[in-house]
Amino acid sequence: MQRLRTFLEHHCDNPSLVDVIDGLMVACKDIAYKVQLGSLAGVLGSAEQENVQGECQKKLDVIANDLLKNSLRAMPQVKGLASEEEADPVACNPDGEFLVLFDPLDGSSNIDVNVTVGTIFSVLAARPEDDANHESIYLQTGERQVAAGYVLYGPSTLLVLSTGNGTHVFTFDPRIGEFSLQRESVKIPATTKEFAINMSNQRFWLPEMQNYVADLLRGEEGPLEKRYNMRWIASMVAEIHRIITRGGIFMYPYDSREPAKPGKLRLMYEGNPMSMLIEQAGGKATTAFEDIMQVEPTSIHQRVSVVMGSADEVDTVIRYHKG
Ligand code: AHM
Ligand code: MG
Repeated sequence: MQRLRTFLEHHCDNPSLVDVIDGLMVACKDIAYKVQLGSLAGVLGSAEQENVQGECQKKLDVIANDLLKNSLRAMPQVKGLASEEEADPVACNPDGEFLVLFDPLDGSSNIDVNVTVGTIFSVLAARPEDDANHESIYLQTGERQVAAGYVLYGPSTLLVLSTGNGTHVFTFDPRIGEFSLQRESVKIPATTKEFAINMSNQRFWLPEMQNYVADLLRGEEGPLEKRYNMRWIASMVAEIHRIITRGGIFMYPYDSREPAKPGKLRLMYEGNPMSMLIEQAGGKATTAFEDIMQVEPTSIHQRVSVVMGSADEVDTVIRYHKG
């Protein structure tokens, strides 16, 4: 089985980027180990503090953030980093070529119930003259990502990665401490009968989204003429991994609770990297009105409406919003 490093040396023409991904994996292996030990390592429960978004942090949110930050700061290739758990970007090494943005532990409301969580990351290029303390240099569209990925801490620990040349799945082998290639260039089926959305928010959605989901629920008797099944894990990494594996559609759409925050998920740490992985696997990713990776970011922690997965089903959602 091909090891991650060997695979990247053949598929990625920038050796510095290979080093950055290696550095990220050093931290992620440590996070995987701590997630696995759970209460034995004393890492479950609340950190009794809030992050910049006003959300209560779990102990593991803080631990995962620190591990990633320490690993990336030590890398000469990394110019700066931005994290969902940090108020401001952190400058690393002035000569670095890359900016790394990450959600250290996505789905962290699931940690205490032993359900799959993960680390999501996005890598952008930096220019020599950029000042990594300045938020503006991180505000690049998703189309400019040079790499994106997530590490899933589930029954197995997996890495799903794209450097712009397909989406590839690697499994962590704890016997040798390495990720090995499991599936190269995965392809998401274009059609699906499986959708994922938090139905309890239904009354807050735009009327177009309400109509679409109502038609999903009507099954064979509705205009979509299919019997759909629903899944909701409340862990985006786990939902996206299901879609990467067997297709489906995942939505966290606009809602009326806080119009200034279009949706719950963050563009830079969740929307963009997941969109790159989905699109590199033949799927689609939209806000329902425009491609997520074309959204011009205006602030590092901004939120975005998310609809992504099997291409034909995403097109159907877009059609409902055009109507
Ligand atoms: P987090 O990054 O703070 O964990 O929040 C993001 C998570 C996603 O993983 C998941 O899709 C969503 O929040 C679940 O939200 P809800 O609690 O509305 O089901
Ligand atoms: Mg998250």
